[in-house]
Amino acid sequence: MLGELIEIPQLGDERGSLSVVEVGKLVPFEIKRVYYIHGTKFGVERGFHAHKALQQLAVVVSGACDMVLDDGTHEKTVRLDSPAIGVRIGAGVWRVMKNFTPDCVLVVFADAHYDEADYIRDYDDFIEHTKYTHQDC
Ligand code: T46
Repeated sequence: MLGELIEIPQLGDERGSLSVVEVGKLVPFEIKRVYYIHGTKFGVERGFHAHKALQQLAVVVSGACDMVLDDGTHEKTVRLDSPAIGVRIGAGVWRVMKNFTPDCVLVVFADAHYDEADYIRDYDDFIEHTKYTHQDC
């Protein structure tokens, strides 16, 4: 399913909040890398690429942003504004992140180390790629 939403267990108590992401239970892939995008300047849009193989789970732990996902046929926009909801981004999905609030911290769990060769950064190449593969999420 394009842009599957994943509910992240909330174990907060009177002291505050605690959110848990566990491999095997919540994330159906091994996590090899975690990165976070923060301090995004006003009006900036990021992404504009797809991955050939990378699987990811993206969660906004503070603030909000929009994640626009496109599998070459359908487009879906998810407003990420809660540490309790993540979006799964599978291979073969074009993504754009935009409408960042100044306090937005977007955390991404990825199943592989950084590899520029896995990126498709040209939209026409992406559409061509979708003709020979199928996206999985
Ligand atoms: C994605 C979306 C959601 C690295 O060297 N290592 C890394 O792990 C990452 C993520 C990036 N980089 C380098 C590559 C570029 O020179 O950092 C620079 C900025 O990356 P990029 O322009 O790809 O950033 P975004 O925000 O457009 O995309 C990122 C991820 O790269 C991408 O995989 O799915 O966030």
